[in-house]
Amino acid sequence: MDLSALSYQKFVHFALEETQRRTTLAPLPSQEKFRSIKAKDDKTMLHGLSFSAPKIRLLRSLTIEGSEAVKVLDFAAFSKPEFDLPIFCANFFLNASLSIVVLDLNPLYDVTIRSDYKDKYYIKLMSLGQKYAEVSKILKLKLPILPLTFLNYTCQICSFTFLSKTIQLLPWGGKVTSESLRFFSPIVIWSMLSSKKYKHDILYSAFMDYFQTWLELMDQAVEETDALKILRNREAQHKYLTWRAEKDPGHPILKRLIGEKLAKDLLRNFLFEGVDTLGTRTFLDYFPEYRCKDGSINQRRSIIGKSYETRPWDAKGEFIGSEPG
Ligand code: BLA
Repeated sequence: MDLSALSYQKFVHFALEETQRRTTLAPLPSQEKFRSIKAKDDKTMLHGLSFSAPKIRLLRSLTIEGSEAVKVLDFAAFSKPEFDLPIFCANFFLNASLSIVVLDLNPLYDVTIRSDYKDKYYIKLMSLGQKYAEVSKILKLKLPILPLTFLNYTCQICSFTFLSKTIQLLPWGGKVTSESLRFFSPIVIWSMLSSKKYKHDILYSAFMDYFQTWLELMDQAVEETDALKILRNREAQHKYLTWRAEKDPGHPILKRLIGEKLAKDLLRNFLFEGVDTLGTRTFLDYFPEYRCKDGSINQRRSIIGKSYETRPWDAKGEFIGSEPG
């Protein structure tokens, strides 16, 4: 696949313009250092932007482009702890053979346990989750012999039977690190496809829809005044940052591109800024199952392993996955 013409810049422009229409973005000092970094291959460029706003603690974007080998967008928005808003998360990776997509409003609280949080944010968004999961396209009038993948659809008004086919736009990507799932919502788009099937425009459309939705939630969000609830929001965000700063699957590539020291700086002081300031608990405090006998962190991404071959939520947002293992 020829990646040279594809760029994630329009995704970033859209998101920043839309945010600026609704609130005032102020650049953060962290963006200076990570605004433009040339990778060791002398071709790939990393571009970082970071902002805050009255309700937003950190809105940041990282694009990796420039070489034919790989394209990445890592875009996230975190509210201030006075709000319990979900975390906007767009994580796209594309190379000549593979396309990986994670697009979600990551819940601040595990929705399989906290149904109140699920009801507050996701129940009314389930149709958005469905929109990119699959669509039914009417093809033509019914033929006598039907291939199995085709479905019949009888029109209620004219009572003709049509032939339709279910097309998956961004189909579930198959088994995923089980630990990651508690950070995903019922509307998560998780997709892993051969890059031959990659559809930039569909992804752009999904990105716009999901980001607009997050901005609407931000507009409606009412500031929490209960100190205990604010503390819990801060800790939940810290746990999320701690997970991603340690276990994000992009680490090996970042290390290869810019070296171990700068990659660590990028992770802790830019992408997951707050991991060293929002709380004092360590990775092993939150995730003790990763503790090795010598007290170090197990380097494996997953202890439980990968699970969830198919989407573990139904159309109503009920968790239908079996226990991983
Ligand atoms: C793969 N990225 C993945 C996978 C997930 C994510 C779920 C599939 C592999 C797996 O099951 O772990 C993304 N995981 C997430 C997100 C959360 C999570 C968003 O837990 C949030 C809670 N990805 C990047 C960057 C790069 C990148 C910056 O964000 C590259 C610089 C690459 N992601 C990348 C690659 C893979 C991947 C190369 C496939 C390799 C692999 O599976 O190890």
